[in-house]
Amino acid sequence: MPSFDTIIRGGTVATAADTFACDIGIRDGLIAALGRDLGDADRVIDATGLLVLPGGIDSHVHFAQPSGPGIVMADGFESGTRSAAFGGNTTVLPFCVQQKGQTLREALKAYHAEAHGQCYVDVSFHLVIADPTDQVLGQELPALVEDGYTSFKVFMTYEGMALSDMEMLQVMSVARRTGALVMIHAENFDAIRFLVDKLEREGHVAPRYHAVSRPIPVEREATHRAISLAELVDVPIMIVHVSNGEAMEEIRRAQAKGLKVYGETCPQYLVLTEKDLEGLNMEGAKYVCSPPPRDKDSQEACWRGLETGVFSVFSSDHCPFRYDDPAGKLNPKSRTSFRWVPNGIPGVAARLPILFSEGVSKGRIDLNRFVALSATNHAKTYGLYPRKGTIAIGSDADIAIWDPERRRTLTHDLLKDGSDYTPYEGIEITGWPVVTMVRGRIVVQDGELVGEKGFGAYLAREKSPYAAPRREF
Ligand code: DUC
Ligand code: ZN
Ligand code: ZN
Repeated sequence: MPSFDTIIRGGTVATAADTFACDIGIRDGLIAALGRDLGDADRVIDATGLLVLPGGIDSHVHFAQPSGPGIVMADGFESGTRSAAFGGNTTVLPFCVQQKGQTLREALKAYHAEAHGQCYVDVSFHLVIADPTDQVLGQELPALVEDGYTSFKVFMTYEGMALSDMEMLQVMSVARRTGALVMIHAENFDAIRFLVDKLEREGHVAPRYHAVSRPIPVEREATHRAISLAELVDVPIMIVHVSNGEAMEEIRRAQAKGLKVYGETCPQYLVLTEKDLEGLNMEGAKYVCSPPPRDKDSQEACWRGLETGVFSVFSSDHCPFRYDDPAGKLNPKSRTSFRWVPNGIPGVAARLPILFSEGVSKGRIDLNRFVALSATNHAKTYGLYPRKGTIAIGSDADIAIWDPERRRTLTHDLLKDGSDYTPYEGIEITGWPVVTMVRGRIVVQDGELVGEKGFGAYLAREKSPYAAPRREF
């Protein structure tokens, strides 16, 4: 009997720490051996000339999320996890959103039903806390953290979602007590409301004014406030989707003080700018997301944050709506004001090719930092390590094989999501994932979907050491 189910032979393996030539023996979905001359296997994959990396973990995606009256998100779990696999990802973490008046358990029941039997890659859920009642804070949330929902997002903006500073402090206190990680959408709600009203009164309603309504100080102020509140409670936080240098500097300063403040940035802040929102007619709606893409200096600042480690995770913030669709970007109200254009852009499949091409191929980051930013740090931050996020004996055989020389021009048809466009159309890419393998099973090979819907599993997560308080308070 062969010793392994699969051997990946002849490739260059990279982890967040090292790059080395080695074969990988896989048995029962796990990495069982690393070495040379591993013997025989049912299947041998020749990886000569290729990079063998941990499968991508995208810790910030939105699938099947209720998005307001008449608006439908373009991806559920089937198309969302399919697209993820085409982009070299083996695990994704979408958000289970609590609506006002809803219990977390009700929200979770509905969200698990959406995911059940639909996934091509593994998934785990963050919670979004929109209604932090005494019952939620005192009973539901602590129990759910013990059940493996070990991270939750809070919003500082959006009608029906924004928490007051008091509520933020209450949620942070529960996180500190239970060992969960709080993710924060940092934009100042009142400042945005003020600016949106003003712009609309002046007749500035085109999609481009979305960016004008939430300029950098809106994000910088909220980032500073979130960090200050977390410092008061002595709780680690993750500031998600950071778009510019001023917000990044707030995080860097906090880190220099020794606070456990983590930062995330996303592809839209590296390769798009607010100019993209200026397209003719409603074309700019394709780029409406929050925070909005900024300018070239902001792009450079975000690269600096990735290069220096201020940002430890790079996620897509995949939040897809179809463009030419009355349930999407071109809904009937969106022409009357940017206020009604659904917020979010697709990117789960484009994330890693963009980071590889713009980062590794162009020499901005090395391969090990690519692995850290694309997989390992996500696993460590969100309680999946070392089961996920690395290539080590005993870890799940979640592997992406990359051809570092393969050239592609990004077009929507390559990405296999449920939207009808990509905001990254036309970007030239060098480096492409040619095989995506989840727990030893190939899901995508050379642009073909060969995985089985439903093979992707739900993952309960551990508490992460990254979420442990400093205990200096
Ligand atoms: N925040 C996100 O994280 N995604 C899309 C929209 C938003 O505001
Ligand atoms: Zn957000
Ligand atoms: Zn998001």
